[in-house]
Amino acid sequence: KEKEISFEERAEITNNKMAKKLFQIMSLKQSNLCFSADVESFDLLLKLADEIGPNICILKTHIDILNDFNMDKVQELVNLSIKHNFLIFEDRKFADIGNTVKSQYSGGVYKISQWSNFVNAHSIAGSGCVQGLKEAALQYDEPKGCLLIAQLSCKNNLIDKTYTEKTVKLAEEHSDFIFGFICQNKLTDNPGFIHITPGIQFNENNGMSDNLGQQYTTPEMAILQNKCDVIVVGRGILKSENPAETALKYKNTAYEAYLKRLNL
Ligand code: 6AU
Repeated sequence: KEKEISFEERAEITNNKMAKKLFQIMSLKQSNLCFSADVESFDLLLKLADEIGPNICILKTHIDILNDFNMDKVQELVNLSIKHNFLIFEDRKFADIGNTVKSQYSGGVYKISQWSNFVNAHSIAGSGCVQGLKEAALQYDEPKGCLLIAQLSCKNNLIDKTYTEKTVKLAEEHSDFIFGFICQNKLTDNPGFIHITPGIQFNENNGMSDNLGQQYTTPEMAILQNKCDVIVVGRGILKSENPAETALKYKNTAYEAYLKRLNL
């Protein structure tokens, strides 16, 4: 049976600067919780980021669903990420040719590359897409990174086993920029790659219903059985009565599951 390696050790092992930074935050804050801040009000997002910030390693945004977006508020979010020591992950799911994603990443209204620590991309467009994003990231001194979407949580999605395997291969070929996966289970033993898993709620059956195909598993299942590293929780926190308290419960449950995995 293979040995489990701690986040702290993985921070040491990896050469990818983004992965190193994330593993360091995870081990320092004892948190493998990513909060998916899927709200339409930027002011509410900032309030939640300040309340929940101490308990998360990552705050995930969908910047294009905010109806009061402006760059001053982005700066406030960046300030909160420094205050609470979390990383900002823009869930942009890039999926075009290199030249186009390069502009989508750095330009337009949102200028995602300026303020996000990392983004994600579908692997469907292949190495050109990754190369385009990488080129846009090169202009910054601080580390930037990207996760590849190797699996999806939703019902009836078109990703098959071969697609997932080819995604891992693509990541290995670009491991200076790609530092992990959006996935449902562990895909590689390479300790530098982080496995980040959405579709999480405490009670996957009694949870809020999603009639649009989202499928949920529990934090314990994701971390112990499916051997993922980080859980992504949106509505499980957002729709609860006390989001900050609920986030703390997700944080503790996910980290305890990780510790249990280490000691197995
Ligand atoms: O916890 P939820 O269901 O409220 O939100 C899950 C979040 C959403 C999705 O856009 C995102 O996770 N997501 C992703 C990501 C992170 O790439 C991939 C996926 O397969 N499923 C999924 O839900 O913001």
